[in-house]
Amino acid sequence: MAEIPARVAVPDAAPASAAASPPAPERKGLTKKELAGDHPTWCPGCGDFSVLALYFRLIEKRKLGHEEFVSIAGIGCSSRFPYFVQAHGAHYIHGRALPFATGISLSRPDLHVFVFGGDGDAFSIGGNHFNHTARKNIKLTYVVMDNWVYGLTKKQTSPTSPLGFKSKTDQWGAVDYPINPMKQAIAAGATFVARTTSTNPNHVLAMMEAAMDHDGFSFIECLSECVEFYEGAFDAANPRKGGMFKEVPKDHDLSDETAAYQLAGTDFPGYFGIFYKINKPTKNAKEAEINRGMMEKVKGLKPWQILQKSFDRMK
Ligand SMILES: Cc1ncc(C[n+]2csc(CCOP(=O)(O)OP(=O)(O)O)c2C)c(N)n1
Ligand code: SF4
Ligand SMILES: [Mg+2]
Repeated sequence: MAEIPARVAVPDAAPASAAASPPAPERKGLTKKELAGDHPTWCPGCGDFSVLALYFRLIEKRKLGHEEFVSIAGIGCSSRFPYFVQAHGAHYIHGRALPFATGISLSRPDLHVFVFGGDGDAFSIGGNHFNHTARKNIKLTYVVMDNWVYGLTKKQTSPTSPLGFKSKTDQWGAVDYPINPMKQAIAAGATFVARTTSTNPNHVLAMMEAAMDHDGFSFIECLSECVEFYEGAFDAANPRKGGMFKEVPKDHDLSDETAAYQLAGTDFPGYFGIFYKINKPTKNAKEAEINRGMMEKVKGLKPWQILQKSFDRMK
């Protein structure tokens, strides 16, 4: 009988040649230059330019790579946003950016999901989606570029247009009471609610950073002037135009819903900063927990066997 050879000992440590190989280079994030896609088709002076530039700065600052984030939007001037970002993203159906982004967030919780849009997209046609995405606490960041008007369709009254605003749909002045996006976000269950204005770049960046670090539905209302159809709408919030930029008081308790609601109710130009921030389990976390439990139950089975079990149960 042939002799069984003695086992060759396998060293625990990696061979000397491997130890000498250079460490993997540190991953470089995308640069503003790499991120800049098509030249934005917005009117010169539109506030949306500033939001886009700050988004590039955010991605650059946080050293994100293509595989780490997506930019989603609905329809409107502001919603053209993903066209101008040379990265993964989608310009989706009017008012439906949030449900689309919800699917991405739930299936790929490792991604930073950013959604951009306008006041019409968010609060008219997409109004219900806003409420449901907020109450479900989906992990994503939603930046609404609020210009108090429908810009793309050339000046109709939007849900945030103030009373008396003369537009193509309200020639004698708007008669419907405007919604207050901050109050709506708080009441709907958003766990991060902030307000900023495109004329204050450092503040926009700070709000976006805080929002992307929040584990839950983070909402930012960003005033963004439509210079074509609502010129001067936000002058009262711009110190360079004689207005006032008032930050949320330092002693404001971020977890106090009633205090946040009070800040939101202050007359225009109101306050800027984070109004509300609480930690509450996300739908992402809850679903992951359910999935983990289910996977435990079918451990070791092949996909077809799992399906077979389901069919057997239906008999
Ligand atoms: C289903 C559907 N309804 C209406 C429109 C027309 N429409 C396109 S954009 C828009 C409003 C956009 O306003 P807003 O979200 O405030 O974006 P802005 O252009 O002001 O940035 C409307 C009504 C459409 N494209 N699809
Ligand atoms: S119409 Fe208004 S919102 Fe649209 S690009 Fe021009 S300035 Fe911006
Ligand atoms: Mg608008």
